[in-house]
Amino acid sequence: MWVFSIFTVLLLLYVSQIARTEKVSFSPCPLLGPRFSIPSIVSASPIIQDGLQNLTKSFDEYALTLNGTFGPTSPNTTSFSVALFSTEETNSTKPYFYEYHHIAPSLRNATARAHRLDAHSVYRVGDLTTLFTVWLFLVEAGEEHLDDPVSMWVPELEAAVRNSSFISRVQWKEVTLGDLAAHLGGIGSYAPSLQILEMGSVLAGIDTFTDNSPCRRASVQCKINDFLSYFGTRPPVFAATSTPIFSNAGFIILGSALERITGRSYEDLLLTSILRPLNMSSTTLLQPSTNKNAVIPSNATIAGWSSSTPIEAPFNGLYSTIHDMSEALRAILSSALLPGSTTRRWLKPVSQTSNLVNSVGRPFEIYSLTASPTSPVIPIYQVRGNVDLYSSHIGLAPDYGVGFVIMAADSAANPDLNAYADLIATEMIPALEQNAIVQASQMFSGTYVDVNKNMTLVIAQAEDTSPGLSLTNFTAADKDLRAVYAKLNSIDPENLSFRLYPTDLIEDAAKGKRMTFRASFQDVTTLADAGTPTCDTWRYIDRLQINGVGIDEFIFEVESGNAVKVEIPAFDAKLEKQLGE
Ligand SMILES: *[C@@H]1O[C@H](CO)[C@@H](O)[C@H](O)[C@H]1NC(C)=O
Ligand SMILES: *[C@@H]1O[C@H](CO)[C@@H](O)[C@H](O)[C@H]1NC(C)=O
Ligand SMILES: *[C@@H]1O[C@H](CO)[C@@H](O)[C@H](O)[C@H]1NC(C)=O
Ligand SMILES: *[C@@H]1O[C@H](CO)[C@@H](O)[C@H](O)[C@H]1NC(C)=O
Ligand SMILES: *[C@@H]1O[C@H](CO)[C@@H](O)[C@H](O)[C@H]1NC(C)=O
Ligand SMILES: *[C@@H]1O[C@H](CO)[C@@H](O)[C@H](O)[C@H]1NC(C)=O
Ligand SMILES: *[C@@H]1O[C@H](CO)[C@@H](O)[C@H](O)[C@H]1NC(C)=O
Ligand SMILES: *[C@@H]1O[C@H](CO)[C@@H](O)[C@H](O)[C@H]1NC(C)=O
Ligand SMILES: *[C@@H]1O[C@H](CO)[C@@H](O)[C@H](O)[C@H]1NC(C)=O
Ligand SMILES: *[C@@H]1O[C@H](CO)[C@@H](O)[C@H](O)[C@H]1NC(C)=O
Ligand SMILES: CC(=O)N[C@H]1CO[C@H](CO)[C@@H](O)[C@@H]1O
Repeated sequence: MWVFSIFTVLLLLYVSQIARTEKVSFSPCPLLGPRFSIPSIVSASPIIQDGLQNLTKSFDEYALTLNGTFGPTSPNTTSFSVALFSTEETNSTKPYFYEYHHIAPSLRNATARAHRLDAHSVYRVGDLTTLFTVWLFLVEAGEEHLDDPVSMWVPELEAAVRNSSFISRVQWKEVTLGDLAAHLGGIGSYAPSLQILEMGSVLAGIDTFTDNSPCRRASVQCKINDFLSYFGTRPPVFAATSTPIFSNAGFIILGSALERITGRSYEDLLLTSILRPLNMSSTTLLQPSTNKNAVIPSNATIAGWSSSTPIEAPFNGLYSTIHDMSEALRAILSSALLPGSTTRRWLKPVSQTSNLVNSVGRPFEIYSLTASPTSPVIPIYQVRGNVDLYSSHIGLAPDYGVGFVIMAADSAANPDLNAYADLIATEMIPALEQNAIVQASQMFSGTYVDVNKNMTLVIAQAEDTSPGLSLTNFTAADKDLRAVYAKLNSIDPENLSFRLYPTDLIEDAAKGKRMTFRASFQDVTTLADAGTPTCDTWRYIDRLQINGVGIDEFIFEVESGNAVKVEIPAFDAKLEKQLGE
């Protein structure tokens, strides 16, 4: 269920894989982040439309053959709904630009008798709730409380510790609230399970319930105080902050800390800070009062539709729809409820796992997608949820301002959604990258001239999938400025790669927008470092300056989707884009 293998293999990506030869050919080393400005046209783009058609075809094929590139799935028993959304598409009645629904034959027979699924079908989302707990914490308590020790707000845990031996007690004074959000507390899970009773009956002499805490037996009687005094007696799994260990219990504790910091209940905070402001009217914490639009694959008890408990709410209490979830995730990506700096800090890894491409955030599982060892990293911020017969999987691709949500219910077993997520990534990431390349090329390529300074520069049309804008010509009167840049960087002019990368410094201008880019200078003949190219251009940005102004700073002015001017502050130059280019 908790397999850590999303987007299993993605070598089918947009860059053909570089052959494993002794010599690695040059590929530019961009700054981490979007390689092109985030495209404003998403769903209307023919490339994206083509990608979406492919995606639909792949989903249809899976439903028909029960098998595909990413292994077998169970469409006979798994019903699911998918949406893709973009921060650039602003239709509030439809916060997504693509939806797909599959209704399993078994669902038609189920007690609730769903005959169709749509964007308003309600699923349980399981641990995807942890994302909302962290979001709510950032909105209501603020980042400054992430460094507070757990014991500051939830002293009952420390008080419940019974054994002072290092391997038997969690050092609650050393675990911070931020550690809990990042699965770094070194603590275990809250997993009371009735199945364990069976083992107790098999292994004679094991008393399954040695104390009377209702929290040991998944009882709805388990209240927060019972939970804290019970969980406080449990031993750690690792020392705090050693390595990520998934812990749902951390979110119960985080939710409790949030209530104490704010003096308000989790449910009230969720309602007033997130659900109502975003009009997530089909989303509830705990079981909704009616079964309207409910997706219940067998009966409510067996499916787990009616099994949500208040104590577990901060990690698995949400019921939602792909419509509402698209709205919420768009709000996260576009910093609707948080300062931009907080979101940017939030969308960063906090720790690694034993796999280079899987890192962990708060509480994101971050997949670092690359087409080859030398091509840029495209991070996908994911959260997955499982509870009883429900699963969910969301992914955010900040590089494109785009994300996906999958919600599923299965009549037989907890559904595995990895194949579906892999499909979305395989069909859509190449299309999203290509769309960004084409739009950036249309927007920026051309010849720019400053008549007063007799200065000319050329941004080339994109010819391949290399990241960033390629500046191929740059002259002032009879001087070749490109050669001057090359010399300043000790690179042979013929071997200079001069590429501009977008920064997120964008502001509104009188007409349109002003967007800052920074240039990176590389020698195309400097390749290998122990077999792989070193990508450290981030160390050399803003290092060449005139009067304190970086000569790598280029500020474009964009009107109605087209660059009209580029300013180079270091030279006090303003170059106008030539018409017809
Ligand atoms: C859609 O699939 C076709 C056939 O496999 C492929 O040639 C095309 O590149 C795909 N479109 C996109 C946008 O990925
Ligand atoms: C499923 O499809 C994959 C790839 O298309 C194939 O290798 C595999 O043999 C198939 N499995 C079954 C059970 O048909
Ligand atoms: C899936 O359902 C189809 C149509 O109802 C049926 O023909 C097929 O045998 C089922 N496959 C499995 C593996 O249950
Ligand atoms: C928004 O989406 C709805 C539902 O698809 C559609 O009817 C409406 O025309 C869209 N509005 C705009 C401004 O695109
Ligand atoms: C649905 O129920 C009918 C009647 O009980 C049964 O004959 C049929 O096999 C069921 N179909 C599925 C897909 O479970
Ligand atoms: C504390 O835990 C350790 C290791 O599990 C055990 O050896 C020791 O007996 C325990 N001490 C007490 C007082 O329970
Ligand atoms: C909120 O959502 C409901 C259901 O989707 C819709 O009927 C209503 O118009 C929305 N309200 C606002 C203010 O957008
Ligand atoms: C759900 O199904 C199980 C097994 O068929 C049955 O024991 C139980 O009574 C059913 N529950 C409800 C609420 O229908
Ligand atoms: C760019 O410079 C090259 C080499 O100096 C020259 O051949 C080419 O014509 C220039 N292109 C433009 C568009 O000015
Ligand atoms: C601009 O520079 C070019 C190349 O040196 C030169 O031929 C041209 O006369 C200059 N134009 C002006 C207006 O100075
Ligand atoms: C790869 C490449 O363009 N190499 C060139 C680097 O510069 C030297 C000297 O001008 C050329 O001879 C190489 O062809």
